[in-house]
Amino acid sequence: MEMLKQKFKAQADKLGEEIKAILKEHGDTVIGQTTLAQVYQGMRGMTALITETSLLDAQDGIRFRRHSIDELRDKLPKANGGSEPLPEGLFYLMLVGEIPTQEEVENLTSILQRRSHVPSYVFETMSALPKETHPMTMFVVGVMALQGESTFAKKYAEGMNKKEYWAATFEDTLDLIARLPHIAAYVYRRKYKQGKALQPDGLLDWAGNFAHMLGYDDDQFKELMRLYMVIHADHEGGNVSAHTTHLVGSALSDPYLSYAAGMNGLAGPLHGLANQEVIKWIFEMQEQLQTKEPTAEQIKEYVEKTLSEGKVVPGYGHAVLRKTDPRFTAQMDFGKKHMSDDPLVNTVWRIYETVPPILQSLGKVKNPWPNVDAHSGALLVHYGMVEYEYYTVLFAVSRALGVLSSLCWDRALSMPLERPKSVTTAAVKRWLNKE
Ligand code: NMX
Ligand code: MLT
Repeated sequence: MEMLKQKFKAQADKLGEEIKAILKEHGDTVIGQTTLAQVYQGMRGMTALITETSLLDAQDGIRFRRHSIDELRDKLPKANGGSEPLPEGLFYLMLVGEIPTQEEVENLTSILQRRSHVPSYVFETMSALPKETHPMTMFVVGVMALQGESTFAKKYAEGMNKKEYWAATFEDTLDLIARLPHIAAYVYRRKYKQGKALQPDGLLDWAGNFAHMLGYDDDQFKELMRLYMVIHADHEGGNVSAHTTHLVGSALSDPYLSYAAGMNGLAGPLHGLANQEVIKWIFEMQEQLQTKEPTAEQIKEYVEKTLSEGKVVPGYGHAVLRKTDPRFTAQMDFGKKHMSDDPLVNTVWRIYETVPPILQSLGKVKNPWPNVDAHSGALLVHYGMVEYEYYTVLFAVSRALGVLSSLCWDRALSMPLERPKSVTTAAVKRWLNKE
């Protein structure tokens, strides 16, 4: 742990010096212009944030420290007998910018295991909620209940020196990542499995153990969880969950508060909740059409019906991407390898052939291609996880790796309070001399 922490600090100090020099020489360099439309329309294409952990290209998709998903699947260490990357390795990569060795990943796995204890009052707090509560709400309540454990909050109250912010954030980050699978598994077991919690398996890796605590001991499901936790971890800094975590963290709210805030954003249907919406939409389509494998023509009609009711086709489109999401493709690859004849997975692939031309024909959808959420649910259903309301919690556990490693960078680089300027439309009209 100390080695990883010192490595991170050394990298952060080095980059901090580079940033100082860049700003000294180029601080006044203009990097773009902002149009009124951008301000009114969700700030698309406006560069306004620094996020070190990953970078999105509209055509090629996400790269984590310049590594594509395919490269990660190839280069990151694997579990014994497995072929998917271990998410601990991606966390390491995002944190220090280097692909770790097998031994470094195994060390990190044991660090996380040692820190994974969740106090019983956290489970009691979650269990006080009615069973009908949405899993994302239960999950965030669990994270908030744990907030009293924050090293950052405690040290800040004791008068921590600014120079120590990064270290306290680092401690909270490891603690929180270690504990999240337990909170998330509790939500699942309580809501869907009569509250029968399962003991962790200390011999398993972070994602493998998460699968085990959920009640899925199939080796292939563990592999799916490893892949799932890797591909959902980060999507540069402007997405709602990452941006929110960063924004709230900029007020020096501790990592528990910041992450919980971000996850409330992930729980929105245009963001992470889309993964549940996709499966709900497909199940409804199957029910209405009375078939498990709708034809392309039937799918087309159902899509047109969805659009005519003023709804979006879940899992399609993206604010920044303009091609098929490589996270979709990675899951398709997993599906082809492990379940190529699964009817639901095949339906997802038929939807992929059917939806883009329809969205394209509307003439307004900027990206008619599938995103990560279009595929994930079908793989989970294959292994028996049919409770689609739970899916965003899986996304949230994975997203912790990205947003919390970014938060470590924010504090290590002394990122200031984020506070952009806002204006009223009356002020805009005055600028335009319309009043
Ligand atoms: N189905 C129907 N209409 C769509 C879709 C879609 N999948 N995607 C975009 N549009 C519409 C959009 O609603 C807007 O319509 P209007 O002008 O009438 O308001 C128009 O096309 C232009 O939108 P875009 O500029 O293409 O997309 P924007 O950047 O505003 O939004 C999303 C991006 C992701 C919110 C949008 O594509 C969407 O709602 N997709 C479905 C939900 C989804 O899959 N979200 C998951 C995103 C990934 N994640 O995990 O976070
Ligand atoms: C994400 O993974 O955060 C989503 O694809 C949304 C985004 O990047 O805006």
